[in-house]
Amino acid sequence: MEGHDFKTPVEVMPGVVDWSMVHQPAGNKLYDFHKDSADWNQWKLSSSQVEQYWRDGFLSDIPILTPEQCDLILQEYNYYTGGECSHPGRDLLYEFHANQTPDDPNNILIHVLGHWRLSEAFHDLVFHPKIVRPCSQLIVEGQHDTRLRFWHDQLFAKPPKHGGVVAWHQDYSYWTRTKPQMHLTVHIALDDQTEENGCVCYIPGSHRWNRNGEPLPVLDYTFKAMEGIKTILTEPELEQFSKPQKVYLKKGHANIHHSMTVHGSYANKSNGPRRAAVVNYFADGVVSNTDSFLLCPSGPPQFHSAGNIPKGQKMEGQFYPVVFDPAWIKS
Ligand SMILES: O=C(O)CCC(=O)C(=O)O
Ligand SMILES: [Fe+2]
Repeated sequence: MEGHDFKTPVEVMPGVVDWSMVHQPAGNKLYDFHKDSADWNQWKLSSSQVEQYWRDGFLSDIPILTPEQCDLILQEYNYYTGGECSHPGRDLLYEFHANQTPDDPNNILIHVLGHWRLSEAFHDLVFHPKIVRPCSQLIVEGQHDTRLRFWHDQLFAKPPKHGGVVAWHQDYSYWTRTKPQMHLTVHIALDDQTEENGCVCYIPGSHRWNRNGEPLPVLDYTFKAMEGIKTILTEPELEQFSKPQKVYLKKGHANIHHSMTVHGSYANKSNGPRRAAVVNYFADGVVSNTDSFLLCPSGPPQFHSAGNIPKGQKMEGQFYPVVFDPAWIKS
């Protein structure tokens, strides 16, 4: 949308606002508007946290949302958990999978991308100062503060009793259509995560694993083959792989992980749902590595080319807003 100020929401169909047209927080239900460096710097990580991130490839237990704010977001979540998306703006989603492992009803993983376009709460999560300030410190090794852009969002929901696994993977294996690797992930628990309901597990140090600078290959787009990764690991990697770290995240707390860090989660065997909201970012300067789809591999023709950028050109525009700029803390 040429010439738009990216401050005003746009109604794209009757009763449906596309929040991707707004590149700043839209409301104050999750946090107040930040205006100066003192506001922003409350959320700075300590240098030992930054060191820990670069040693292990992840940080855990970063408080982001109160339980009440999680409940607010979980109301929006209901649009996506009923077997099909019931939001009137569902065509704006990048992807909707009622079950990412479609051949197995006992292994259900609901996976959604692009919901930041459909509701204020998911939109404002993308710009959350408690998320973007730390990420600006972590996104490029050795650089204190970096201009940060939004890549995309994800919901992962595992229903009670038969919630599916997320096979061990590196996120960047799925993202080589953008380069170079300067990406990270923030995984926010909306329910307490436990061993029984399939908490996220990490392999400390695995963010250094690569194949000639490239990530490990994608083995499984259904996320189902939990231990498949073992077939492609070297001896020293297998040795490290045998020491995973389980993270028992509290509701409203987040893990931040490097996009090369190997992680996965086991099935939800508990009586309650296990839901998470994920936001992914990259450093300003990342370019498109494809002339094909960047965000929406399917969907109605009028929407499925959303976010496409010609190969070699900078990732920017409506779908990739700047969420933190070091210029905002120079005062
Ligand atoms: O276990 C999950 O919910 C998915 C974890 C994951 O792959 C991620 O947050 O990047
Ligand atoms: Fe992941």
